[in-house]
Amino acid sequence: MDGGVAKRVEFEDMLPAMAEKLGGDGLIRELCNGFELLMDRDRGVITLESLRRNSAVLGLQDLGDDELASMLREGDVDGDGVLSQMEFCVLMFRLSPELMEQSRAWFEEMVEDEFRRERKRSSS
Ligand SMILES: [Ca+2]
Repeated sequence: MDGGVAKRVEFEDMLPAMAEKLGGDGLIRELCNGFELLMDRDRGVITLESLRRNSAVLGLQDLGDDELASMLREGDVDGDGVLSQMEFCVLMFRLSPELMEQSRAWFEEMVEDEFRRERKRSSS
């Protein structure tokens, strides 16, 4: 049995419960706190090294380099080899399909707000 995979599943299972407790905004703050715990303080991004160094805070200390690297690759949208805060938050949401379901409404709200602001700006 691969212990690392089990750990990761545990962490994903926590997210829906956290979402319920904290609400959308609170959860996003929590996830972004997670980012600060994992990031390379000098560069302000998550690198493979900083992820490896700090993985214990998320209960991911049993993950091997391969798994950490594939997490990083999975979340690295712009392909610069590191995770920005936004990339990290999106990855955390993607890792939990159930949470994604719950959070769709929050995201839609956020996106709608953004569009409304955008429209106001362009119409004035
Ligand atoms: Ca990136």
